[in-house]
Amino acid sequence: MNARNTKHILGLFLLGGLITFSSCSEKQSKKTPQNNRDITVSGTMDAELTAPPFVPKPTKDRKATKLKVDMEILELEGELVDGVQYMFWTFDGSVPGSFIRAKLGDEIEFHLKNHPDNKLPHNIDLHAVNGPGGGAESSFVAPGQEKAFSFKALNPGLYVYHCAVAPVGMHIANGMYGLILVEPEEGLAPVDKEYYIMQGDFYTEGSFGDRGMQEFSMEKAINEMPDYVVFNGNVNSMTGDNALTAEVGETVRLFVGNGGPNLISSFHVIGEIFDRVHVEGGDLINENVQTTLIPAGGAAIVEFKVDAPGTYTLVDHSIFRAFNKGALAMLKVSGDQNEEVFAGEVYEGIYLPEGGAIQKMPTPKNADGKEEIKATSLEERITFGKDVYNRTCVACHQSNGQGIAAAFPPLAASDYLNENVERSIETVLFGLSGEITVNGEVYNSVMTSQGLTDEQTANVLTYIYNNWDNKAQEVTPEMVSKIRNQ
Ligand code: HEC
Ligand SMILES: [Cu+2]
Repeated sequence: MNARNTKHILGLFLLGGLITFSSCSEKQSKKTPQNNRDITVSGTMDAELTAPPFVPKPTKDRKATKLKVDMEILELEGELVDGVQYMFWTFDGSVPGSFIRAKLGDEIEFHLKNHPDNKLPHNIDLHAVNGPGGGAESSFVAPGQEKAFSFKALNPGLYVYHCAVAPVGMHIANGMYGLILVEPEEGLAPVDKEYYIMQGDFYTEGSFGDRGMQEFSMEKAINEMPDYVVFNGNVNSMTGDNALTAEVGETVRLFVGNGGPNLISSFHVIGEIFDRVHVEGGDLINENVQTTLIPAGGAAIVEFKVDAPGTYTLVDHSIFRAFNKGALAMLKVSGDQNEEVFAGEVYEGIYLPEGGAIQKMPTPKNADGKEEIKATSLEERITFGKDVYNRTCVACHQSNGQGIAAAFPPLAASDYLNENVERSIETVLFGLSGEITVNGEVYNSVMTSQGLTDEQTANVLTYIYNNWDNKAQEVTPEMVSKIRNQ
């Protein structure tokens, strides 16, 4: 018997089963996890595993099979943002871990290796499992060991997996999560582009952007005060050259998960409406959705058609997380303008949540009426200025002052900055808008007034002038005050 015949006969058999089943109930009832147990498997297959933002090929009409998944746990140093190192604990070396794509009824044989160089035992709890601990108990594996267990995929949907070794929160906070998709028998409807995105919150000893190796902060994790909220383990995982891509007219499907450990995500794409959302990754379909809530340890499948060219920004709409902690990604859509859908200047650059006008922020009073600590030497001014920079400027001008192409001008080796110190003071005090040229590149955007005190303004500019190949010079609070009052 050749393969095609086998498939044919199997198909008839399944169809027969379905007809008998549906005829005994009034309304067309869906298969339940209970009778999904009876789905027979044929053959074996090695699962294709992909690192984010990519997903394995669709299962389409393939029948349930014995699916072998091989994963390796790696504890490795990586970056949360340029210049900020972190020790990530990973499934297969990426955050989130490899995407697993299975079919309803698959018997999944899961092999989990813990690399001999790792320091700690780990395991895996897959939310797609019906069984104690989601596999966690059977998969507990020490460094240098391998464990195997198997389960049958009884429920279709998009599920989170994560490590569940104590302290569970710490293993998740260090990046040990990923997604497993169980496709329904008929597969998901075909689309043009599919991507894998997972949000996570990170807790470091230092503040956002503090350079060097950052240790995990248990205290901040317990207090649920993350320094970083990111997609795919890094502030810039999907921005600039790493942006996701699509073409006008294409349909896009995003498999979006949230590893947490603490925050829930208000997932939104600026400039798009989700045509369809598989709410919480399950069977419920919602249509015409602006923002979908993704719980910690949960997921959603969102689908939309991109109608107009430009850059779309993916955010957690708890918006400070997006613009100040990293929960921002980009989808670049190329193609021709469709005037019926959107007419307007398509602008490659930043999204300005405050609108086009410069907004004045109030000059801060010193916290708790405490006297502002003033720098007493050039060295101290530079040190204090670095802190101001990492709190206030880093989100746009980046950790080494390199800026972001076509959006935020560089402060490193900036001819514009070095040409005129008064103008730089004015920029920080009052903001800046309109066209400027920095190192030969034109920027035409808006920087808001930064709402800093004279002391803070002096410190941050002194820090910038004394770093990154700029013209070393000191900016004093007196110089700032003169310009503020003129
Ligand atoms: C919200 C994003 C944002 C933040 C935060 C921000 N800037 Fe800017 N900055 C810009 C943009 C955009 C421009 C260019 C404005 C234009 O095109 O007219 C700019 C321009 C500048 C320039 C002049 C151009 C150059 O590259 O030399 C200086 C100096 C500067 N910023 C300093 C700072 C300092 C210091 C801070 C922190 C205290 C800061 N900026 C915070 C967005 C930002
Ligand atoms: Cu672990």
